[in-house]
Amino acid sequence: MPIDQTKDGITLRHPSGSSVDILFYGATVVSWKVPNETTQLAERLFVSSKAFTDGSKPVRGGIPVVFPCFGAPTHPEHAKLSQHGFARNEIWTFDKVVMDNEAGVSVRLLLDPNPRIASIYAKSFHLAYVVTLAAHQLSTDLHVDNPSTTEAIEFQALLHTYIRAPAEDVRVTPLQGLSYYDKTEADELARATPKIETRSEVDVKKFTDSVYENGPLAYKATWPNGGLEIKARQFKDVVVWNPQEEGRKIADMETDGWKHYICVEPGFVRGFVSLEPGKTWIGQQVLTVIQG
Ligand code: TA6
Repeated sequence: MPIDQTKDGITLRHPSGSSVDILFYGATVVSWKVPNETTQLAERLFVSSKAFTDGSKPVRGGIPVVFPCFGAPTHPEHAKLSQHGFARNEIWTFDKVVMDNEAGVSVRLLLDPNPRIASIYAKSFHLAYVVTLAAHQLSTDLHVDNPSTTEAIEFQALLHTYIRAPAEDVRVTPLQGLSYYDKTEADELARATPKIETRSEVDVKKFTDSVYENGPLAYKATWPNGGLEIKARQFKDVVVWNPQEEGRKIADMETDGWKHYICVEPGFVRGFVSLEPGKTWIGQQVLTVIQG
């Protein structure tokens, strides 16, 4: 299947008409198009029209890769890092085509320490990001290798997926019964106090920024005439975020951009993965169009 490479990224295409665009910057998937039920190509992800894609700041949309910390850093090894870590604002390199057959096409991108990373993060690591496009499915696998022979590394990882959806009509299931942390709470104690999700389906009719712990690894974001399934491996937690009117304060968020997406973000963000020397950890997200 055709793979178009430019200096800034790669586009994969599938005979069904679907396509995915990946920037080398942050290994950020910035477009995933799948024909809808009327065979029109439809964009399934949201990228703000005010997003920077020139590498000057992380892309506001698509699927930013969050590593080695989620949110503001809390681990001593991450003390010099900015929010969500460095993976989403570094230039990754194209390694190779991993698979190319009638089922789909798959490419691998790599990120290794460079002087800028080494100035803020002392641990050795090797990241590989494998993006696979099938007819109605997009898989993104983050491989974290610990090349050290002596030291473990501790990290968090998350795929910050901006699903294109009517935010005022979208529902996320199944989260009922899960323990979650509400980052919109006014004070730190409330933010650190877990609550139990009582809703059978979660909407984002108000500013929502919830970190669900130990989820079922399979979710659906659905709306009238549309929906995506999100499956995860190893990403034991999931974040649901939509800023509503607060989104107007986000410099690179288009006016009312909040109305056009929901973030459902599989991650390992409560606690840290402890990766022993020489070992590899793989977190996977599989997005499948289920309607629309
Ligand atoms: O994943 C949700 C979240 O942590 C929110 O708290 C909000 O900060 C969002 O990520 C966007 O973060 P960013 O650093 O990309 O502006």
